[in-house]
Amino acid sequence: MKFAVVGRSNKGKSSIVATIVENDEILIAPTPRTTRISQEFELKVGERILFSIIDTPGFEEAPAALEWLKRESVAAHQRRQRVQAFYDTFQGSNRFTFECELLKPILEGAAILYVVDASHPYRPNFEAEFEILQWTGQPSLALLNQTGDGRFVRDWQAALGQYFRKTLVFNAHTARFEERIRILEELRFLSDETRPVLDEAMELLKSQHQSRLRAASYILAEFISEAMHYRKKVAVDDDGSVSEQEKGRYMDEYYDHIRKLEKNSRRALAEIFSFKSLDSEETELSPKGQSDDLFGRETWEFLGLSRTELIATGTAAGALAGGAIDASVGGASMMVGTGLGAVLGSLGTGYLAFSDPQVAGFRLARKAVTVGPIKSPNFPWILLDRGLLFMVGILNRTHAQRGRLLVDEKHGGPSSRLSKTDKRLIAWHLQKIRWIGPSEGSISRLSDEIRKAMEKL
Ligand SMILES: Nc1nc2c(ncn2[C@@H]2O[C@H](COP(=O)(O)OP(=O)(O)O)[C@@H](O)[C@H]2O)c(=O)[nH]1
Ligand SMILES: [Mg+2]
Repeated sequence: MKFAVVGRSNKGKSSIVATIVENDEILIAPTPRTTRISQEFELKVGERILFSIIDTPGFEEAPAALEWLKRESVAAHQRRQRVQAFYDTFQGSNRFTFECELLKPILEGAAILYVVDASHPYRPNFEAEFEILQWTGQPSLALLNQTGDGRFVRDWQAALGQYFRKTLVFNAHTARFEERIRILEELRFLSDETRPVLDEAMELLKSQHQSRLRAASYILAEFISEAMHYRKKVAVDDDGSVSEQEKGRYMDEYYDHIRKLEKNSRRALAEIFSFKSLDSEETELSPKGQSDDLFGRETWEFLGLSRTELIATGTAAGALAGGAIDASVGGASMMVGTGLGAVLGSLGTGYLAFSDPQVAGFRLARKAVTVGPIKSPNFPWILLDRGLLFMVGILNRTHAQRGRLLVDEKHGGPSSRLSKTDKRLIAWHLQKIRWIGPSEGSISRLSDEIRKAMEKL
């Protein structure tokens, strides 16, 4: 099954192809004529090829082509042959190069996806294109893309509705998963041939989406567990002395390692969702000292839970106990209670910097220093929030978008907006991971909770 994406240059054809087949390496450019020859892209789930989409160059001389077609009077049932005659006449010549290039896949049986930019006013000079496509007799759907606002959608719909079997508004740069599925749903109705193909495509894409969310949550859960437990051990001189300068360097290396873990997790998340060109640039984290650095002051101000929430969810307990309590004796479940705030309050929680990353333990033994782990109870929540915010970026991004993926921390993180129960469950799993250490079971239970949070993003 093939679809040919047709329309004038610079209306967003390549963007639509990139979004549907999830290929962020397709050339999308603000300058017209970037696509000069037709190119076929496959929509694949795993190894299964579902259908292909052909990105074509735009129409160049539609009115002249239509005039040629109409030079002989042909009845409706002969129009397709007339278009074929046009193709046979000009193909390989240097006239109507773009028209031939785009008509080729259609004459070979591809269904038509005609793209217009509904942020520009409707002009009757498009009608020659509509008519030529209509003459091919192939099933067709018009997509109203929007490179700007959609002020002219109604006018376009009124015109396109006369020529195409269906018209649909679709923004290739903002369409989330659900909207991409909706396009496929609409394509089902184009012909009897498309229906079974698209049914299978939708089913596979939906289950792929679920497994992607599962895989992404697991990656976050693994990363958080590893970061919570990370210790750096450095051998020192026999006399055991460490200068302030050395100490500073060890600390920097410690934090850098965690930054690197986060970066790797972002890379893996991007890869799961088929973002290839994000890999090199956008997963790069801000350097130390910038406002959205993992250990930057603002990050710790905007993300994670409030002190009250930390206490209420019981996340503060592990930090207070210094990891000494064995969860198996029931200490943890006792702590995850409403009365906890009061208990902790009387213990004087003030000694713990709730919102300060600079509390990695620094212990000097005879022949080595150990840095870490970070004890702040907010640390895993901050990692979680940053991971979820990155996921918001991924889920809202289409493969037509280029440029940096913005992670907006200024409006807080998703974790504080979770329900009380969800927060407590996550807190409980984090607690166990902190106390007992990461195990496959605990990571996968944490990842289940993260997935639930992800589904709400
Ligand atoms: N904001 C926005 N810009 C778009 C959209 N579709 C295309 N563009 C922009 O329009 C220009 C042309 O897009 P492209 O897909 O290369 O068009 P083509 O020449 O028809 O293949 C590029 O600068 C795109 O970034 C859209 O849905 N939203
Ligand atoms: Mg193009």
